[in-house]
Amino acid sequence: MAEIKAQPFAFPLKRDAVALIVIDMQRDFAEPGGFGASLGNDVSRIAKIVPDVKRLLAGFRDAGLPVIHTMECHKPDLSDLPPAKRDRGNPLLRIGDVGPMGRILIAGEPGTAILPELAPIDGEIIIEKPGKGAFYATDLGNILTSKGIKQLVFAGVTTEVCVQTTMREANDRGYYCLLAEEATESYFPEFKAAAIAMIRAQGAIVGWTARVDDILETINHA
Ligand code: C5J
Repeated sequence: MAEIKAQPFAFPLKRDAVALIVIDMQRDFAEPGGFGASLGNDVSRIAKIVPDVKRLLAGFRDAGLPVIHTMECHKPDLSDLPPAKRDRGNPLLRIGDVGPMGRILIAGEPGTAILPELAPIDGEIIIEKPGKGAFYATDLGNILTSKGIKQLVFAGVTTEVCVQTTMREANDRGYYCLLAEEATESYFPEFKAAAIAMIRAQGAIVGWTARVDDILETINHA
């Protein structure tokens, strides 16, 4: 069996059962005028990982391996947006309000779209999710089961919120989870470092982490 060099120990790759899942690489989190910026965050941190996410995507596509994209977003009528979620953050620009890139985090709005450099191509799965975790209130679990996917390589944002939440959901459902270290980012460097440390602590209690080069080396050459 092929192995990816990873921490805290090598990741046992099952080539016929692995998928890349790119979490929420949306304009709303990465561009000025979006949701992330409205909360006072430095969104340039997110834009900087685009090249690493892009080469990971290219590696999976070249290897003919499945790719899943997620988008955090809500229905235009806000029926899937609990008040407990809406009524926090920036009181001047809530989810659903009109911002410079359209209605904040609403399906179909310009700001909700995946960054053009990382846009899904034909045949890739897109999961619209109202929560932080990609399994909550979506078809993700059924889709993975129907395709025989048992291992997930994670990229995207933010490390300690939607990425970590989805990794924990996947871990509890029995998936082997590997986080690509340079292809994930947080608005808070210390939160990214802490999330990576807690994921792989205690003998990979949530999963593994690995460098993008080491992931690509194994999926493209092993
Ligand atoms: C956040 C996310 N941070 N995609 N969403 O609100 O991590």
